[in-house]
Amino acid sequence: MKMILSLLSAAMAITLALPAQAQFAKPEDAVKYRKASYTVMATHFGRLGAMASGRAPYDAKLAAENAEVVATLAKLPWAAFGEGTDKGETRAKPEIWKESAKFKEASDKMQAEITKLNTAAKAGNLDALKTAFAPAAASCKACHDSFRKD
Ligand code: ASC
Repeated sequence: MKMILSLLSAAMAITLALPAQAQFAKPEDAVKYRKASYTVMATHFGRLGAMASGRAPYDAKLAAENAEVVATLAKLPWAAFGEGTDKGETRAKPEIWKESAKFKEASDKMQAEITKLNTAAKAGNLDALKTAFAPAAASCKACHDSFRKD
């Protein structure tokens, strides 16, 4: 029993120490995962954009809920850009891996803007949402311009 437990905890320690890309069985799984996370993120970000631009009525509760989803999703795609995930059904540009420091900087910037957007959405007023939405959208676009094929 003791032996099994120590083997189990050793296995768990190894699992936790594995690099992020090893969380995916195959590179294609990582590509699918990151695309799915962007898709869901864009859906909720778009709902915030609709409120920020007046295309949808402002609803403080909905804004806070959508921003929370975006903030959670914004953490996810980065672990799915591991080795071998530059191929297949992806618009990811080779620059992601060639200029990885620049890519990291762009992804950090986006997450920082999304954190601000989430705080603003929780403030419960439309002006705060509008103010935070524009730089958040710009941070999405900046990354797409450099690192995504059209
Ligand atoms: C969106 C969406 C993006 C960003 C980007 C901002 O609503 O899906 O990827 O905003 O277009 O310029």
